[in-house]
Amino acid sequence: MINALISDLHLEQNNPHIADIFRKFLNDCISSASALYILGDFFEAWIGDDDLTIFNRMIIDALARATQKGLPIYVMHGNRDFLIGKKFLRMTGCQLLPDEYVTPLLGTPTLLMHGDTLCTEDVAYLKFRKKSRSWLFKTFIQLYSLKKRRLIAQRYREGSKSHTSKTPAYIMDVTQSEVERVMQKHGVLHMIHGHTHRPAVHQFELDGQRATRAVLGAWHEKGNALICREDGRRELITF
Ligand SMILES: [Mn+2]
Repeated sequence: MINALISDLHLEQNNPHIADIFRKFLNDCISSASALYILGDFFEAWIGDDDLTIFNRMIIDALARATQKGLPIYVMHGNRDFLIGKKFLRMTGCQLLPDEYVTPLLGTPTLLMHGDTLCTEDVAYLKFRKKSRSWLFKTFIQLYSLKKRRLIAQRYREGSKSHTSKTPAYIMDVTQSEVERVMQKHGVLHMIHGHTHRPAVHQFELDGQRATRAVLGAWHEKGNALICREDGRRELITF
């Protein structure tokens, strides 16, 4: 039995190649995985469940087919697709996970997160996050037309690009003390997240025990996944 975890696909119409890789990967999961976890930033931008473009429908249909065939798919919000809502879940059969979620993951309790909240040095982003995740913001933003929301998302992405390029690398990475704090809070020794686009499996000591933090890679030209096996082996793969 295996579980597959992915994040940061940044799926978008302008990059059909990545969508193709994802659909092939999804077919492999249907035949060989017992669960698929998508830990945020599945879409480059998700402006609301009513944005049913041909591209979005194609992705929704692929997910729906997979869940209908019996593959459980769990999704978590990323900083780009936190407007994924109930309608999307209904259409796809995916299940939404909270921002911090401990899963037994084939016998090894593991904390799953998108990872953006681990970057505590990025104060400007965390401020924006707090505002944009409020119930009020989410409600008001969805009152705008799709056209207006598309413009807002475009502006946000440009702002994010310039912010990322101007911010030193250590600020854009996770803060180790925050990693340890949140792991201790949940009483786990293993964590998996995405967001930073720095795929690796880090090992460190936590309360005198061996702890791991696996970071999922972004799908730039290739696909990336963490494959977890029942014997505890965890392997990052590209395809
Ligand atoms: Mn992200």
